[in-house]
Amino acid sequence: MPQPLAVADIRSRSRGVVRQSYFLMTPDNMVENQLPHVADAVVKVLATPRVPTAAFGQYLVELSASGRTTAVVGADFENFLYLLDGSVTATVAGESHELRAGSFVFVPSGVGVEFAARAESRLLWLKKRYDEVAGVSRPTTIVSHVDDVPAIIDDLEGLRYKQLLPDTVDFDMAMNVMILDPGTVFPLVEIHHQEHGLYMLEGQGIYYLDEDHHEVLAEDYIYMAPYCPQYYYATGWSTSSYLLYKDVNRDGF
Ligand code: UGY
Ligand code: MN
Repeated sequence: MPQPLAVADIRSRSRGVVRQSYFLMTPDNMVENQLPHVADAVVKVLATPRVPTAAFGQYLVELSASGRTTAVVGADFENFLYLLDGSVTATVAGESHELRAGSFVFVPSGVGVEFAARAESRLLWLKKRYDEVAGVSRPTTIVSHVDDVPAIIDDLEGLRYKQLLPDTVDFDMAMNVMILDPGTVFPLVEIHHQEHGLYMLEGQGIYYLDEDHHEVLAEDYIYMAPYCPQYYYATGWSTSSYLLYKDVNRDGF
């Protein structure tokens, strides 16, 4: 016979919360889905425009060794893939790229992408509609690896970051890896008109979101709405890093 389990205990074991200006989803909160044209894979849906302020979708795709797309996906959107672990072939406009942990691919709007695992793999997939501006050309495809992107040392001691995409106005999105030594704390509460999708890659810390503090750990996901007050305090004994989506280079209209 299973042991009786108090409902209050189930609740107390969950760190997940959903608030008006943010949500925190931990691995225990993530629910399995399947998506059309993604075979032999479990898709954990993180952010979608069903959160009224969210203008992007982000998915954790857990591929079995035979996991793959069965058609070009995301062609009406720009797409960003980041391989957390495993080994995947991504194909963009007929050209194939071998991805290993830390590889990433940016695909501009109108092209779409296909992917196929070569081993069990976990892929973060973000898609959004491109915010077109007359006279500004669309960005082009980028395939690279996080180790090949130099870290920028911030003025704040203990903080460095990698801009995986060029910081030029053709891009309407940034994907940055923020890297913090334990004990490092942002010295100000940021409030900005952009939104964030944040995936904790490693380490732990305290995230201040709106009026609340939350302990966050590797593999947690946070959505932050525009204007959500925020700062991070890296705790524990090891480096914290997180992959951070931000809509950039547009005026909010
Ligand atoms: O660039 C940013 O908005 C970044 N510093 N925010 C964050 O890490 N929460
Ligand atoms: Mn921010």
